[in-house]
Amino acid sequence: MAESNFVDYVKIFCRSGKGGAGSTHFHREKFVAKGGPDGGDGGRGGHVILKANRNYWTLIHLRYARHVFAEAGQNGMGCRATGKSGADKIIEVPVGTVAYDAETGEFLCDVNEDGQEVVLLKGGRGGLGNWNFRNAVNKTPRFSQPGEPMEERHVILELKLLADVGLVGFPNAGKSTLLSVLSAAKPEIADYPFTTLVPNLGIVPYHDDKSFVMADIPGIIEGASEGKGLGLRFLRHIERNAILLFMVPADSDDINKEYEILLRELQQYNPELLDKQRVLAITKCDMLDEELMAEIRPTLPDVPAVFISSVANFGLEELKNVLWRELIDERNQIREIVHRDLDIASAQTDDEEDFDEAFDEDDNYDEYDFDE
Ligand SMILES: Nc1nc2c(ncn2[C@@H]2O[C@H](COP(=O)(O)OP(=O)(O)OP(=O)(O)O)[C@@H](O)[C@H]2O)c(=O)[nH]1
Ligand SMILES: [Mg+2]
Repeated sequence: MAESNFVDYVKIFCRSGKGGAGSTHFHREKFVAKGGPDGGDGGRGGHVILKANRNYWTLIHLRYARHVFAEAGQNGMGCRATGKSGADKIIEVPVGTVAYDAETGEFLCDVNEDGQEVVLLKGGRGGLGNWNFRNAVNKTPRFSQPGEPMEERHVILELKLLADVGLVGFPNAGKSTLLSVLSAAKPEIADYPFTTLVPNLGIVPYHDDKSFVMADIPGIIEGASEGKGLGLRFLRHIERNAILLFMVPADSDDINKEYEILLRELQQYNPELLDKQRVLAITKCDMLDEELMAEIRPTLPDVPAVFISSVANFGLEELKNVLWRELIDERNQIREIVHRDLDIASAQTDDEEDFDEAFDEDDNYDEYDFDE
């Protein structure tokens, strides 16, 4: 997926600043004999901070800038002068970004509100200068503290899109078509599976001034949890959706079976996904007549179900009504999802390999300048 601008996974190397050393210094001045200890403290090392910024939609700006180093604190000086603190390094990311330790897969933190900041790596504390250690017994301490060391870590950042409704279906179910008729989004649509390779978001206007956000993700197939098709790597984009809209085409051999397979794959990925309210849309109903619909209806699974046709503009108002009703339902409000630790063995993505090929040869990628 090298051509895509949608980057939802990056691995970066972060290092906080080490603390400055405290100073061992004695006051020296003409006519002041034995001026006493006056070594100042070292400055704090810079933190590496993750900050949510709603103006970002992807992690692409971090893709070729994988080294993030905060500044070291300066050493303390004589005259009780404290060293300057090292500048923090702020990594700006889209709202909904999650950080994991790249070696263990352990969940570290996430940022979910615009402007929210979380310290990813702490800068080292500055050491105390010898001035702090003077006392009645030892009036000339000839020692000071070193600064605390820096922290280093490979970190994986993953974006989990925030949408109200997530579309779940086999390839070719008509997901992108639905998004294109309900919103102004222009996803690619074609009569072959896996047309959609990256998620698309659209804003669906609903009556007067109301609206909700819909996320179209690549199709899921049986065995996705074992890596078939595009696998499950895009499912994280529906983890935080309030509602899942399952889409099964009317010409499916067995609507219930298809629905069950989708459910099972979701469960394999994260059982919590099954706690979300589901709505079922039977798509492409321009191929059915009233009689057939009446026949199918009683056989459908026990969730709100709507027959739609995006092409014939059939059932779309009803679908929006059902989605809206579920969205405003207290019980369906988005709860904080528990981020499971990453399975590092399977977390490696193509993106990363592309990157390694393109950039590791000369081993010469610059440190990212966030002030640009
Ligand atoms: N007859 C009919 N065809 C439809 C309808 N909606 C979508 N299609 C067709 O179904 C095919 C697949 O549509 P997409 O919207 O690309 O399907 P998708 O679910 O996004 O597929 P992937 O991106 O591959 O997962 C296209 O040829 C559409 O024209 C519909 O309501 N009626
Ligand atoms: Mg699609």
